[in-house]
Amino acid sequence: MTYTKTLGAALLASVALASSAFACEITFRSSDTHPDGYPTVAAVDAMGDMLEERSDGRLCIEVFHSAQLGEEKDTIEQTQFGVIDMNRVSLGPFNNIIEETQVPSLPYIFRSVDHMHKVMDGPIGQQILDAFSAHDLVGLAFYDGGSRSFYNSEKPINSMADLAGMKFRVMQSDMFVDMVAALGANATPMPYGEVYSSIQTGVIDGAENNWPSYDSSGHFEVAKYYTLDQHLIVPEVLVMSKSSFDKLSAEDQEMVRQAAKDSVPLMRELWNAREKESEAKVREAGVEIVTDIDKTPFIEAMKPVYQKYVTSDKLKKMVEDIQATE
Ligand code: GTR
Repeated sequence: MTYTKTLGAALLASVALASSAFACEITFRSSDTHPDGYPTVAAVDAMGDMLEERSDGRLCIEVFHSAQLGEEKDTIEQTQFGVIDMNRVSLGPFNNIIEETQVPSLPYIFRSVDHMHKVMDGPIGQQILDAFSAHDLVGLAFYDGGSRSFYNSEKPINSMADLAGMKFRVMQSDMFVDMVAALGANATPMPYGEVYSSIQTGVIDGAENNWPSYDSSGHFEVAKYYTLDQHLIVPEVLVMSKSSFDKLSAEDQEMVRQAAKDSVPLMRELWNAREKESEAKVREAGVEIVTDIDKTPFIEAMKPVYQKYVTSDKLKKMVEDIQATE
């Protein structure tokens, strides 16, 4: 009796062990600054489901949302070191490390989101993804980040002149500091997670972002003036640590690349829906939105930024090719 019981328990234990070993041989830890349910988080979750299904449960992804693993700049370093396996971030914080990422981060480089998709889905996008490999990373896919515009706690911005002397937070990219300076304002690079309290306490007057981030971060509660100057259409990127990627078989590597690509259409769908929802919510909350703004002086003012950052032949060619893309 005792014998049978012990045998039964041992058998059960070995079955449990086998199935847990079977389920998720590898779980990739993926970082995201946004809260659960945000389109980028949901897209990587969906990619994880695809991967799990296609690998018969061997390969899984766990998304650590809400900056649980840290702010973007730090998590990028950790991904390069292989401490974090995957990371979904804006291209902005890569600007100082990978020069190719500066090109789609240039102000007013894209005429529209469709133009951005056309470029990033084509050879230039691939060239940028490939550039990550020299930095201990594997570029997997680009996600949407809408367009970014200024918001602040002080006053409605109706023209470039209104920006004079104001202080805005930007992502940690030198190019964005120069962008804001070229518009006559001051920029403070700062991690995303510090922006809310910095606006609240008056350390900065405002920041700049897209509708979903303006909403989900709660920044609209403390910065009630939003001007749709749409200076940036910066794509977001999903990268993997090269050391995590190199540990996989060639088939698994391909499976990861494919699942990332396959998550893109879903991401775009989620993004479009979320943009509308966030806009409606923020408008409902009584934010003052300036939509009628002449962008021409803003675009003109960006010339020195292009001159400073688009210097090599490689980057010049990329800019020309983007501008020539219909
Ligand atoms: C968001 C973007 C984040 C982060 C944030 C920021 O739009 O999705 O990855 O870069 O902006 O401003 O730091």
